[in-house]
Amino acid sequence: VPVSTLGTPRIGPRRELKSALETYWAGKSDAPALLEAAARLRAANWARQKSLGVSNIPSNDFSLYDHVLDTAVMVGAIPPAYGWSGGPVPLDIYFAMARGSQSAETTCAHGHAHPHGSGVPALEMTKWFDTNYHYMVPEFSPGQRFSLTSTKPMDEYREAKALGYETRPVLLGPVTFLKLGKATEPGLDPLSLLGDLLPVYVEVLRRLSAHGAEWVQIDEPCLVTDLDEAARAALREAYGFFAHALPKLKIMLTAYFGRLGDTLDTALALPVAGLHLDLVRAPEQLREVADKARAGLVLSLGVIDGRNVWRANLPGLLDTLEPFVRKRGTDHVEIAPSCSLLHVPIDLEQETGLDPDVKSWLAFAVQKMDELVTLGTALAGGREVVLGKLMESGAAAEARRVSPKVHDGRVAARLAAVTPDMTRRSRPFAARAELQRGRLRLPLFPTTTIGSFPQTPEVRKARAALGKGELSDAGYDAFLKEETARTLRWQEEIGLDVLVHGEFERNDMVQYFGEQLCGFAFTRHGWVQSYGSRYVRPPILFGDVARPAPMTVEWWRFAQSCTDKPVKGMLTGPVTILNWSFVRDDLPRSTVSRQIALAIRDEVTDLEAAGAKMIQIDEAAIREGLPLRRADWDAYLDWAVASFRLCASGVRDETQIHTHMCYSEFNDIIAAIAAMDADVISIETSRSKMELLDAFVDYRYPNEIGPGVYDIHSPRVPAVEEMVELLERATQRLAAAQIWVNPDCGLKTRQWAEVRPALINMVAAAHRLRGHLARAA
Ligand code: THG
Ligand code: ZN
Repeated sequence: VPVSTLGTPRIGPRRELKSALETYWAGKSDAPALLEAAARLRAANWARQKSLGVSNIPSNDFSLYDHVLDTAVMVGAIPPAYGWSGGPVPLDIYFAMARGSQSAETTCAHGHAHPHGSGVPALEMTKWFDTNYHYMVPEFSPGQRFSLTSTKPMDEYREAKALGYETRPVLLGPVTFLKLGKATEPGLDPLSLLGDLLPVYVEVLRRLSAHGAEWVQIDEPCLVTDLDEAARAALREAYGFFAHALPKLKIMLTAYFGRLGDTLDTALALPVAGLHLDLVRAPEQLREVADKARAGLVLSLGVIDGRNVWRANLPGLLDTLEPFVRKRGTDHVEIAPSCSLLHVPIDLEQETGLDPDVKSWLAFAVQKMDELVTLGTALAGGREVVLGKLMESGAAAEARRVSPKVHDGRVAARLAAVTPDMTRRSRPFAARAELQRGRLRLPLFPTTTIGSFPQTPEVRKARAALGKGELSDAGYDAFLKEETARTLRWQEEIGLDVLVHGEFERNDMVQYFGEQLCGFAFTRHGWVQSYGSRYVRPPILFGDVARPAPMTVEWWRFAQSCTDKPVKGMLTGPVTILNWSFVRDDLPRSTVSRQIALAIRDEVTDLEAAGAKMIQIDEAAIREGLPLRRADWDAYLDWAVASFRLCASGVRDETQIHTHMCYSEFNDIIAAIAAMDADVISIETSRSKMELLDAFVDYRYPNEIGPGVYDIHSPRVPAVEEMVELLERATQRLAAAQIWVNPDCGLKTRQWAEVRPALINMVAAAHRLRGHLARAA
């Protein structure tokens, strides 16, 4: 039975692509060197798959930056601002679309993408479905025309062929491509451009076919989202057009990241040769597809998890697959991961520091390829042929199922004992606010920051030196204390009302907590692409979560000992920890989230016991976790909000709970945000001139809000007047007593030279507002 991978990680086992790109961008290498490095990565990918026995090896799954950007550049969807004047698109223009023509920092302290900088800005960037990969958003303008402007798919197909590999080229489907893009004018519907786009695709398909490609994989993950009739019609039009133009070319249409559901009939009726199904997210759809699919349709069964790092239970999978394959015939079945392997790290063998038990439960891309081949072999030739591998796989699954490293009876017992009142503060917000006002005695428009201060090269250097053993624990500690104390002194000097310790001891807001909690493991080389040359190493959440000891209390205590002003405790919330980790698949995510919530709750109550009057619990990623289909939103938001409340509600009403979210889209989740019932929330608003507050105003959001008054994504120092104006807009929308004054995100990615004047101006703006109010009274 043929085995496919659908796509492989591009970054290289040692992040070779990152070094190649960043050296090129720094002007320290030239284009041929970059392209050669890319070709080496592709060749290694093909060779690896060939040697492992993968039958359908993909080509054109590689990208220098992003495959959606590649598609835009292939069809000539290049906004005029980038100055392209026809012909093949030069690398400079490609990277200008990716990074802006004078690249500037594009992420905030919480890792969210924000277009910025002088020159021509980059295209907008946003999350690829519900993954942590980000793509560049194509832009379409009125009168948009498409033409073939890159031969990348053909070039890479021929490159593989020259090396002796017959590949199945991968294209992003035209309907998903258009749906992922945005129109520059409100009246323009990207799908209306389909008719002009299809001939370009046909030209690509025709050329691939002429070069010898028998099959092409076309990805239409939009099939697992809510599709209206127009989108379904677009799919029928596109694949009807392809079938008519190229009746002999076989298309493997992939629908991954979830269930087809109400689009299943649409998908099954398309004139394609094969259909790929995600049977990890939606195993139940196999039966229905088996009943409905026409006999000749090749079904690609996505049974190995392409979104997670767990080793499969191969004998268990064969129990389902064997009867299915027997019935359908080995000619009409392929075995595949649920989606492209882009979203998992490359090779587990590189990890020498992992707990050997945990390691034996994992599979990265290379190991998943091996699992796929084992399944294919067993399905074709019987289990005997690969008996050893099957037994190992079954044994690992069983060991994980019963391991005391995974299961901690005390955690389960604690979860079972959670009562509804543990997810509620004692009094409603209004009563709490009064108690907190009486205790905190803050001025109107209290000033604060989100939590992090600049992670300077010195801070990074000290951390690296500690890692290499060049700096002792005590030396590192002393260095961090000095940074922290200095930052507190400075905040006091400039007159901020609520201080933070600066988070110099933290590498990453998730990793820092994961490293101190039971149930998490960390890799050394387990990088996955987040966007462009930026990668993350998500923690691996393998077992029941517990907090063996306080994580932040000593730092808070030290910070508070430096000042009489209140210092906020600073924590990451359970949903964000969950959404930025590889999470165990043997429990519902809601249960894992509640486990983390209990661990964070312990930290919250310990901070309170140590004297913290204010504790901030950031949920930077709560919106990112929204399911792809609207019908699944409420269930997610219910447990996400309940987790936040569980971790935040163990404190007395006098203790003020803060949270922070750095996005610009609140309208569709405002009820959930209100249900979190944080006493204070800080949000991003500065660049939309407080318009983002409207969701809060329309909803009559009752609690306190710190609408960001300055944009930390830019190095620009905002003037006092600008911030006064923004605050005045806020006072037109909210009660003065509701308003806090803060930047719109953490200051980690900024430099002190920018932060100092900006915060001094921010404090001045708050004073100005207090003055206005006093005069008005
Ligand atoms: N923390 C964690 N996961 C995240 C984010 C985070 N996932 C989503 C989002 N934020 C991703 N955003 C970024 C922003 C910057 C970088 C990566 C993802 C980045 N990475 C460094 C690089 O590739 O050079 C490596 C950083 C490191 O050494 O760990 O700059 O905020 N957990
Ligand atoms: Zn933020």
